[in-house]
Amino acid sequence: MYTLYEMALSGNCYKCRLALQQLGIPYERVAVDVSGGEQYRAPFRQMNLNSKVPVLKISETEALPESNAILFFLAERSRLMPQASLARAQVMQWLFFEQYSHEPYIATVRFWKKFTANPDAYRADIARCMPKGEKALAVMNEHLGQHIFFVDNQYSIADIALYAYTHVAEEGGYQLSRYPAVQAWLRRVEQTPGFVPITA
Ligand SMILES: N[C@@H](CCC(=O)N[C@@H](CS)C(=O)NCC(=O)O)C(=O)O
Repeated sequence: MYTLYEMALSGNCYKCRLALQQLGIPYERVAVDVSGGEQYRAPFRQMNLNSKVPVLKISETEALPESNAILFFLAERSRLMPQASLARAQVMQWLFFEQYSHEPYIATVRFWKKFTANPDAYRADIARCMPKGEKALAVMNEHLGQHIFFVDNQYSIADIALYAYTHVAEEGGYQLSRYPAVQAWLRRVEQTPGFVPITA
């Protein structure tokens, strides 16, 4: 059975739980004490030299870090990954978008505002990141104005990757009411079979 090393309120970890649940794959959860620095010590660091959750332990000798790599691994030959080459590449397009143009601005602002003792200390970082987060939301809103889901109008790991931090973006001060197509898509994702919330 797979083991997911994770932190409950991390969107990157939630992506993996949502995919595992929706694919009906049994797994165990192990909470990593990130605030206590467990990720920098053995044995965790032997699974991910980059010292970050999530990590999916696949066997005694195999472990996979990086949330979107985990999504890709889990979704192969499943209904969460299209079969056609171009559509598969478009899934990758949105996974890379999420990691480069979305998560660094939306997840980090949420982290500073909701999970640090003194968010004011990050005021300059927040001011630098928020316009870039708004740009990511605007891109999504424009795409979703014409598509039900991100790729081929079919729910896939591209939607899971982008749902994870978008649905909690307001915790970082983003106003999702400015992005009605994004809001409608969030509700569609929440109606897909086997959906579980981040708190589950
Ligand atoms: N690109 C990575 C990012 C993972 C990441 O940033 N994990 C955070 C929690 S959301 C973490 O483990 N932080 C601990 C640290 O950096 O010390 C992924 O998508 O899995």
